[in-house]
Amino acid sequence: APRVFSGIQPTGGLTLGNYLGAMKRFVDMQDSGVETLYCMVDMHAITMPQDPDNLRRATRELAAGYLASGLDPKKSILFNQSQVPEHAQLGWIFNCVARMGWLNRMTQFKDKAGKNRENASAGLFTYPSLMAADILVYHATHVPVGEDQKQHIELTRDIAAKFNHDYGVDFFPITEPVIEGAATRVMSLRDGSKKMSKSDPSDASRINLTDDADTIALKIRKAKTDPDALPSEVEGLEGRLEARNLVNIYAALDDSTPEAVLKEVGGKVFSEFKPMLSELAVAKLSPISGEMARLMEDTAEIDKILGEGAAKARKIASPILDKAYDIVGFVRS
Ligand code: AQP
Repeated sequence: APRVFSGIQPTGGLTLGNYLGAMKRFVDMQDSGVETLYCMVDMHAITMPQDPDNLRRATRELAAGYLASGLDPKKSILFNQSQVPEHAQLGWIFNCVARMGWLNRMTQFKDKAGKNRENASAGLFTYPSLMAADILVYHATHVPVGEDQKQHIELTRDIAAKFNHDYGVDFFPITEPVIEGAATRVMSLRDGSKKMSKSDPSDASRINLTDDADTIALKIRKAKTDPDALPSEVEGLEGRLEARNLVNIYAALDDSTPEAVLKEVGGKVFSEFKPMLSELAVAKLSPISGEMARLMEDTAEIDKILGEGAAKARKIASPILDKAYDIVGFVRS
């Protein structure tokens, strides 16, 4: 049976990129009736320095974001990674399956480690083997992610295949990334060649899920564009990175496609299109930020949901880890 797993790092400040590339699609998958597990990957978060109080707050805020976006703890298993120790246990085995050469090729490591690689944490380097464990400890078959995570999912497939091959088993599934929709890669509002990211130093480059209506409108008004009118066909967006990004965002927010959006707005200039986009963004995002704020008033309730989710997750993970331990040859008595 298909099983869906995905995670987001609780590193503070969810962006429109996280929402459209991940969370909104998590909700779609939950509502399609398959089994879904969604995680706050706090152990991944500490691959970069985190203040402990901020990490606690960001984990609960991310949980609030999941719930406010429409994830229902009765339909999806919602939990934080560190409460399910099987992730780390399988992650160790995968550290011994993954090759240094494979990890060396990961662009996220290169980007996040920056110039001073010697000073990056070892955890940042082995991040993809823990991510493979996050997915495979549930035998998950499908992982909805943004385009930026594609390389890590390919590595997950390589790890599963190598484990199966080395131990002569057919145990771990070869997981499919699910990268679809108009917003698999939401770009910065200031530079259409850069991913919208919570760690961009410019706040104007992104829309945060906690931005109020005025802030959203201001950021969209100031978003970089070109002087030309919008085309009525997608081919007309060729080479117009910023224009394409705003059209994609509109389409994703409206559960539509860039083709259909352009049919409607082709011929308009940005001073006409931007207010339409602001209105749509505010209409879709304000209820989420309002609900997040409300949920954050009772963090005990959030913690309870995470604890219950972790217990359910462990029920699935524990027999899979047991089997992996047997395959590897670990004696347990
Ligand atoms: N710009 C984006 N467009 C589409 N999807 C995106 N995702 C992130 N940014 C975009 C998707 O969100 C999920 C969570 O990713 P993560 O927890 O790995 O967060 P991240 O990639 O660390 O997020 P940021 O904002 O890019 O943070 P920094 O700046 O710290 O790197 C994933 O499914 C991801 O694809």
